[in-house]
Amino acid sequence: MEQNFAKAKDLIDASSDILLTMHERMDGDDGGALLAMGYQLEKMGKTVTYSIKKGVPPSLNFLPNSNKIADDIEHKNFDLLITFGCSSKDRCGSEKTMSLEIPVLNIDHHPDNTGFGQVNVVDHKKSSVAELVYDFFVWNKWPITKDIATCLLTGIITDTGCFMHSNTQSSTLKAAGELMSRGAHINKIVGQVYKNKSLQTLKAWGKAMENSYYDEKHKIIYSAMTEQDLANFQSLPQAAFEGFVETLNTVPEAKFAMFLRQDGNVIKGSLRSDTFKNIDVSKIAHIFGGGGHKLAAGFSVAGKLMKDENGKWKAVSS
Ligand SMILES: [Mn+2]
Repeated sequence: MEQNFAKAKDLIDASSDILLTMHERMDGDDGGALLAMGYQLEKMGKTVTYSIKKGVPPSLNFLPNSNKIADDIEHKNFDLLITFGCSSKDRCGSEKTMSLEIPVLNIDHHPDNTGFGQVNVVDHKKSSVAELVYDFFVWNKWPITKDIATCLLTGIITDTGCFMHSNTQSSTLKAAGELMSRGAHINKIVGQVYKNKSLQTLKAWGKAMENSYYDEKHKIIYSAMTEQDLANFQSLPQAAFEGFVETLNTVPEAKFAMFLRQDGNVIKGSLRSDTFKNIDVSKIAHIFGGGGHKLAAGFSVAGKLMKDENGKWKAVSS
């Protein structure tokens, strides 16, 4: 990794107009890592542009500098693109960004990363992109300010599910401890990210819980929210069901948990498992054109979730 860190540093040093991006709709990990890197690049005198397709969810707009993030880019005169948590170049947000023909520094921890960058800082053993970026800061001896610490700790907390997932290692806790000593507050971050549910969201969770089903034969626990189910809940935030599939996955006898929900003309699927269950859910996600990690993966397919006359779900492709 040190060699890749050195190559990444060289690429940054040689660039002056840098675009930072990630997959569409910001999450805490890739978004936190992106903002942390932005602070340092600006300090180095670089021109930095922050672009994330579909922008910042309300649960993350507490992150310092998140107001600098735009949905798309307005010009194309960049000399370096840095991607965070994009396993392949076709996941790097906007069409304009993907069509850029400039050097790419690819920073990720997905095991299915295709290594599409000129330089690839990819380590699937890391809990989060934020922990990897933390290592990069330490390697560079770049100072970690309170704002940078807040961004990186948010990434670690969200990708480890508050240090509960199996990707939490002693290095993760050491990094988190160090970030706290630089002024980041775990309780404030957890409060912003997780303790912000509306009554409407809780009621939607209630419906999704009610819809949950255990398939004894295949040992799968799953739930689905059809368009009809969702119609009862007006103005649910995009992230309303964040954490729901993890809750389904707390049933120990299920090999994995799957949650499906309608989002416009697309069916979104999330999959979770646990180390001791010995299942690689990313393989299932791949079948549907998605991706992710062994224990946490997802996919989107065009189509509608429907219920048949027996009340069982089926997916109708469009
Ligand atoms: Mn991540």
